[in-house]
Amino acid sequence: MQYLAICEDDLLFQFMRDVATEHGEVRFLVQDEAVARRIKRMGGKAWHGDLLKEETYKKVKLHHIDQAVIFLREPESQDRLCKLLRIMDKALPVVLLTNDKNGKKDENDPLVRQIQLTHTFREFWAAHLLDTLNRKKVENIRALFGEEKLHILLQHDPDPDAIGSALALRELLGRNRPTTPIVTFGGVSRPENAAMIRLLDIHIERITYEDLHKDGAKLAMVDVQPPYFDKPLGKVDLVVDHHPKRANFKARFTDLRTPYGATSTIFTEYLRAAGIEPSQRLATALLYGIKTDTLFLERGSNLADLSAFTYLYPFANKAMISRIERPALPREDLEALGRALSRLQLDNGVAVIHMGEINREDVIPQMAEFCLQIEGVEWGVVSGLVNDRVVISVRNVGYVKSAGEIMKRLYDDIGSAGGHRAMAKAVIPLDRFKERYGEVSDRVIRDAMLPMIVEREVEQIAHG
Ligand SMILES: [Mn+2]
Repeated sequence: MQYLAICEDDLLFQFMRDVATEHGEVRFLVQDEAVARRIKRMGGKAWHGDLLKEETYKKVKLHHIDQAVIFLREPESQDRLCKLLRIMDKALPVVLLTNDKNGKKDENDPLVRQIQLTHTFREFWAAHLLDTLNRKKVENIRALFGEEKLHILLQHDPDPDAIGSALALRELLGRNRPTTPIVTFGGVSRPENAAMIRLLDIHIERITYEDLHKDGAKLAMVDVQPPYFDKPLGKVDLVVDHHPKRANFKARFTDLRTPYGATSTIFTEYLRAAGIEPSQRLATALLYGIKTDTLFLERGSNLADLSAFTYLYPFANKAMISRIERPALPREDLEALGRALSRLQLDNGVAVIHMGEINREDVIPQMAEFCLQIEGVEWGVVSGLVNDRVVISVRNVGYVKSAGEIMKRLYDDIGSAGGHRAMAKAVIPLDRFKERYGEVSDRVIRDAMLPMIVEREVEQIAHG
């Protein structure tokens, strides 16, 4: 690729000198001989001449140029140059760097692309300004702690965002597990989170309020703030969180960023600012933290989350995240699944499967999701018995109508039921289910649901 960068002075050279090696060769065309010499001294290829004269472009052999980049400060000059180039070469793509003054009004030329300088630099500068700020915060954090033991306290049922943030804080401080244990008053209960700490070899210790400051231990908390806990915590040294502030609290260092989708995003910025490249384990934990807290960057996430996610991605172990998200099924559940699948009957695009007694509740929605991959299936309805509760999970292809409403109408009075248009759930005590339906089977569930699914679709057609 041959580029021609046209500018009065060496401004474009300062910005584009590295583009040359990465994407091709850039020739610089400037007004003054002295400027051209300066560019050559710095290793660039430069020509000089009257930027608005045709001869100049004959000299640089315009027909060898694949693309031109232009930045002239005067709007009329910029306009004239555009027209001149177009006359000399009908098919030359042109990128115009514009400011408020020299922006072109005429936007009919499809080969001319305008880039606003202020847009280019807004994001660029914002990132750099933030980075300096983060570096200062890292220094403040490091200054908080000496040789003392440090407890990193998480919420009662620690989630991936909290766990990833805790690991990152430990890394920032250059500490290890014995001097900086990650602690909670509760335990890790969700199967995915349990899989995460098992696969990444993370230890979360249970602690009591009494032991928080034992032997002069310091206290940090991430992804949570002191008012969350119902008892006084004593002196708090550090709080880093993205949740809204609900009540006042005191801490030696606080960084609350409510626009952020995850606390892991804040810690990723700290690590970057501190020049610490995350290990695969740390990057995986942080990436998974951002992913789960933002529902894969959909909920409450902003540019900072996206940028942290993009940064972590190459360092993280994506295969491990898949394993965390789909914890291996217990053997008996797998067999129940196999038996259920062999009985599968399709009726009006509705697949109903009752799995019988199973150990792990999360198998049920997974199976309902899976049903949608079977040809002709528009609704997946899967039920199972988990500890004397009937759990029913529904998934549909989305353009049909609300699974949540149907479940609510059918089951909410004998248990709890509801959800969205495309995914819904009901949990009903076994005795109440039997009271109404006599037994738990795919037949009774199909008989109850099918008329409502079909009826709703007819209704929809009738009402357009
Ligand atoms: Mn969080």
